[in-house]
Amino acid sequence: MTPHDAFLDTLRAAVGASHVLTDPDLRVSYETDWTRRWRGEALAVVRPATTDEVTAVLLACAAAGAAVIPQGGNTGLVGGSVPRAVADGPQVVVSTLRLRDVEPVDALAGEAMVGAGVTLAALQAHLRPAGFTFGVDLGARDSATIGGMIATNAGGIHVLRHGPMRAQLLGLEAVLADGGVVRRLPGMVKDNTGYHLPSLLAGSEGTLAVITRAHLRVVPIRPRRAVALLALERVGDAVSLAGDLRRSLPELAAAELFFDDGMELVLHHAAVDRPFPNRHPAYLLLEADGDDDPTELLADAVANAIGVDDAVIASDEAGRARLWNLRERHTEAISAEGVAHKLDVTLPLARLAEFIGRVPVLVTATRPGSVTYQYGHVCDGNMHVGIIGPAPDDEAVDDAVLRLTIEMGGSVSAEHGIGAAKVAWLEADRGVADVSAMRAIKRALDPGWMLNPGVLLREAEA
Ligand code: FAD
Ligand code: S2G
Ligand code: ZN
Repeated sequence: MTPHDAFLDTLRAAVGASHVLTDPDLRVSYETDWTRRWRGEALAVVRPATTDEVTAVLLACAAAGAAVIPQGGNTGLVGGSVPRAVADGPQVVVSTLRLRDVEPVDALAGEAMVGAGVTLAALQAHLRPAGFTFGVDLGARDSATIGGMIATNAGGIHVLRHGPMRAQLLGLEAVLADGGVVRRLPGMVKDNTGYHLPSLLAGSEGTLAVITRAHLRVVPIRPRRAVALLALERVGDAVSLAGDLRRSLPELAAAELFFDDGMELVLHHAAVDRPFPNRHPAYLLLEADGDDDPTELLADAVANAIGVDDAVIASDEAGRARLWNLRERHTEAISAEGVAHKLDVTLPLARLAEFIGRVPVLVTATRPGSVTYQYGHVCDGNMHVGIIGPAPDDEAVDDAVLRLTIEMGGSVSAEHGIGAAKVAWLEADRGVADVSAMRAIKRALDPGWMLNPGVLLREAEA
């Protein structure tokens, strides 16, 4: 007998005994985050299959005084999707992976309705036969879920054209801490009927509700693609070129910036072919798409660009994938080096090159011997900073880089969210009034602070 037996029986009655995991060996993959920097222990992992089952689970957790950790694909990078290392009471991971219903694509309106547990790759496959794709794409597509992407307001590689997850949302269904279900599913492009709850829940990181379904706008596939990789001497030239192309090349669908150290690490870890005979300080990856082959357009757009030392363009699928690999394999290559301190920040575009130059110097001065890798979605001013060296719980380099970001007028989180990782810097970034307003919303929707405590907001006033 344990003090939680009755609670566990209630959960089993709600979702079925086989979907309440209490065995440590069955729980473990749900208890450690993708970066391996955050882990905690859950009393149980619960896997509801319907909205009603989610409601029953939340009511049971509320009655038992248990914390709820909503979890989708567990690809989040800020420690928001796993149990906390230190908790006052029992923690229950609510996995949404069984919320996998998809409805037929509405080709007339260009919309789709899916369960929160549907992965991005599954959504893309569901849309493809109807001639559609989804405006947000990211490297974790095989595991990241639509619910998790909404909860983190995920960005990815096409923000410069389609915006982040919030911009794809027409409606959603979610279960609140009191078991109430908010539902605006038919979703309309024009819907001025009070507070727009889908927008509020996008980016709420599991702290305001458990998202169960989403009504999404989808985009027609632009069948022809070309990818260019440019080698540049100066970061400033790469940033300027990306900014210019965003205005001058409507076919531009993605613009990613990375550097020599990251390129070498990927070449080492991912065994992919070296694209150029020589090494170069900076690399700009550009993707263009359209109904007609955009290769010539892209080649002409970069032909006279300042500071380009070498270039390669691919229009065939294998060639494009080889170039994308050099950028998309950064995350796993860095992760193979150790437990990375990952800082995903936004800078004003005019200050991005300066930031990129200052960060490695600052990190080395803060923790000598640390290695810094930078890469990201350049047109969004979004730089990912991966630092290897400091112990997982040593936040000195995190503090140095995030304070530099704030000092330079940027955001301490571009697309991954605040999670448990950046709670300490939220007020420095957003200010007392903003955080106080967020706390008021949190208290209104989750007065018991049951949903994802320790994520995004501190429970006690600082
Ligand atoms: P999880 O990790 O399970 O959860 C993330 C957060 O959302 C947690 O706070 C969790 O509590 C909450 N949550 C999850 N599901 C729900 C739900 N149904 N209702 C309420 N709250 C919920 N992110 C980007 O933005 N852009 C990128 O380019 C990008 N590239 C990546 C590449 C790799 C290789 C990896 C590993 C990650 C990448 N990510 C990127 C980060 C991650 O994929 C995103 O944050 C994604 O949105 C997380 O989705 P998930 O289903 O894995 O959510
Ligand atoms: C990316 C993935 C996670 C990271 O590659 O665009 O969002 O920080 C990131 O490596
Ligand atoms: Zn990213």
